[in-house]
Amino acid sequence: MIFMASKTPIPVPVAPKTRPKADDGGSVVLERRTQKTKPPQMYQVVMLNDDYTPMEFVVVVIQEFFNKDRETATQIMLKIHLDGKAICGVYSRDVAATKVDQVQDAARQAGHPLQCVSEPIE
Ligand code: TYC
Repeated sequence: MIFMASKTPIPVPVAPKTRPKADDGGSVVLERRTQKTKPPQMYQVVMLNDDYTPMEFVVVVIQEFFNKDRETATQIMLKIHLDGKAICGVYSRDVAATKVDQVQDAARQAGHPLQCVSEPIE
């Protein structure tokens, strides 16, 4: 009689995600491994000063796109005005890039030269 290998292959057992280790009694214990996944790189969105964009416009943009209350937005705007730049928020790469696009689209539409950039932190 001919036997056909037509059955689904039996799955091979997968090794546990722990490292086997012999102890003194000859038995095997499983040591828990430490987490090796790194946290994702975060990005700060930095807004830059210029001589033309109205202060009120900057305050509204910071409130709108960075979810700040008016007081906080005003403080950030004044820091940019005085220091040349300030961080408006910290986000994952894609969210930070979206914030930059949103600010620049709003500035372009209103005819202001307002600029902001995303930069990796640490
Ligand atoms: N310097 C601008 C002015 O005097 C105000 C301003 C603040 C512009 C912050 C840009 O990111 C900015 N009208």
